[in-house]
Amino acid sequence: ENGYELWLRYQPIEDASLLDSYRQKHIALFVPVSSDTLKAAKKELQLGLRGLLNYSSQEIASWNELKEGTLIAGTPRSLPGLKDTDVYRKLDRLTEEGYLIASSHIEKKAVTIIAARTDIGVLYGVFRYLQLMQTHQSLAHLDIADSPKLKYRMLNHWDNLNGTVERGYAGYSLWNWERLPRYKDPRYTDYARANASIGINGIVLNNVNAEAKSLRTDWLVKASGLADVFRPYGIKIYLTAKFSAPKEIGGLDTANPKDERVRQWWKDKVKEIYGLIPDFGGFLVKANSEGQPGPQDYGCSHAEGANLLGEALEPYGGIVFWRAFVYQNERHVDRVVTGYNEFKPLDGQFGKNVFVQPKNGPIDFQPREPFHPLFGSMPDTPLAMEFQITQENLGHAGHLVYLGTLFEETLQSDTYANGKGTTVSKVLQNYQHTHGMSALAGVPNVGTDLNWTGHLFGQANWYAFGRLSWNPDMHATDIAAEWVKMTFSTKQEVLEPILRIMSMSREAYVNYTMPLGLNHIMNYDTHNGPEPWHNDPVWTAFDYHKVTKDSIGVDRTMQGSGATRQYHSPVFDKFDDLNTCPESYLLWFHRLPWDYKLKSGKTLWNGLVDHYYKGVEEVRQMQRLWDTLKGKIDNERFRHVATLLKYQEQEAIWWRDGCLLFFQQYSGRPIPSQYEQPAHSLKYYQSIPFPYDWNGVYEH
Ligand code: BDP
Repeated sequence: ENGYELWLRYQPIEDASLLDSYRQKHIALFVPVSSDTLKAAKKELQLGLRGLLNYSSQEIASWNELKEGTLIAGTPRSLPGLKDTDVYRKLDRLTEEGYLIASSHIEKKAVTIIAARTDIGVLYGVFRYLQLMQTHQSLAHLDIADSPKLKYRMLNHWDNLNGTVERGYAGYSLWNWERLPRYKDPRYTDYARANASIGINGIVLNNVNAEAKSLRTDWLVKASGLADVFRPYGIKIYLTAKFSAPKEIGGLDTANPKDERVRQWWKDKVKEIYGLIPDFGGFLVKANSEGQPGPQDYGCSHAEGANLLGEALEPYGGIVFWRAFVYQNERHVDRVVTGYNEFKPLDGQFGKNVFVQPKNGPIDFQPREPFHPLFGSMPDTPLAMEFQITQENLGHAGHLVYLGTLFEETLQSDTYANGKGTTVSKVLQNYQHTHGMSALAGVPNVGTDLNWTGHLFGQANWYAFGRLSWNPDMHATDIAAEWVKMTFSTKQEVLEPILRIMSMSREAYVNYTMPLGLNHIMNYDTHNGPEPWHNDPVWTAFDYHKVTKDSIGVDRTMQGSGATRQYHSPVFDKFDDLNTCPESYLLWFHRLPWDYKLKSGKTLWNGLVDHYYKGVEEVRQMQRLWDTLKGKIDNERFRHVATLLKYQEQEAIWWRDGCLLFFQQYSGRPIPSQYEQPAHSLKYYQSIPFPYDWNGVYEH
């Protein structure tokens, strides 16, 4: 039980009557395969049925052989006889990638049909069908029709060509560039299976901090090897494009988007790519951000830069994802307002095949951020949203933090762009004037670790992201339940404690690290562990908490940096007015004296202390809940998680004591005596080293 099989474990069904009822539905299999995708679907079906039912169904090859209890899967092309069944007309309800799963009768024989308009729809239907059994649902009277609500469901790998992963905490990159394209590691296929099972249909192979050489012919040939593996699973590959590539690898003396030679270079490059990878997805670009080159180097706008690439890709159906993660490295400018200020004025100027891709919040993947104000503010631009699945600021792969709740919180935030109910999710789904372009992107947490994600529970975050990219209105708890049932067990005694752990875990993390709207007070280099005291002339945590003897927090109201104004009313009013601002964003938007009265009636200082102590207690509670699973799940996974929870408790104490002792120097108030007092001095916490190798596997 090393975790390698993820949620596709297909463990035998133990309940005898359930097993029997499932077997009755699979007396025979009728799945003609005419493409690699249908072959993959059939193979998965056989693998799943063998595992779950310990049983091999009889294969049949024509409608004449149909018997009671046949499972049929295909499209009107692979199964022309589908046209005569009652499910046929229901196919109209589906989009290209959707599927139907229906109980039906053909010539009075009870059968189950998985049908779709396309082969990939069949594969998605097969995964869903297996999921029904993995989660022990009834297979009687099935009538499921499901289509993805977003078109581009993307993973953005931050993998470097040298095999390291920027902000990856689960080992090295999965891509073995040395051996590609000839040697295709079987792991790539398992990766594709896992991603297809949750609906991912696009993978950017390399880091947004790009290297131009990834677009060189020799590297493209290697990338084509991965495209070949992923293709049957409906996954297209994308590459990051370094804006200076025409100079770095193209022999030109400029990358100016207005220069005809530059335009031609990109067109030729794109043509070459499609010659090697006919279904290439497109480019992801980080430009004029954290030192990356971009159109502004030539006095051009983000839109002009993005359209340069968009035009080159357009004849082939390729797409550009242009990131909106920009901020000025100037201390007097509030980082929170810069993305909106740069991009909002460009609304409507981006080409039809160009997405602008902000992160979920306006700073940078903090444990809690309000939604990015660009959502709801660029009605004429397709917007993709970027979440981080890898836990850069949420304890790396050492802490159990279920991110489904964070994702849901952002997606269900109401922007009020078109009145009440214009949630971020709706903005992503129904972009008014954008030709159906819709997307969600996540920076994955996978690597060469045997269990893929380092922490076993990291798998749940990958799973949750995929499910939400298919349907951004799903509930985090429902997704968690699916995952636990498939990964551990459907038994209540297992399900219940794990779900409790998962649902409390993200709030626990916020409590013991950055409660009440605090943010960006983590260690400067590693982004794990507390460092609210970091202070150098270029970058200082003080800009994020602004602590003094009197007050703490950043005034982003109309009296301050005005970040609240970037939201539509009534969100603006809610955040701007201290009386209505949710306490979870208090110090994000407001600067307050230490004796400010919280809703609980406590002072700000005492409330802050409460949160930090609560966070540590919650981790202890998670440990106690986990301990109830001893003997109820396998020992290997039990110990893996138990050991990491112990580690998490120690780190939570480190965060709590480090932060509180630091802030206490300013507040001058005691930690109430009912609490266990910090075991060490502030000096001790400040001298704890962070021994990661910045250039090593964990960092770029
Ligand atoms: C920051 C990361 C950095 C990324 C950057 C980005 O620390 O490694 O390159 O975001 O998203 O959060 O471009």
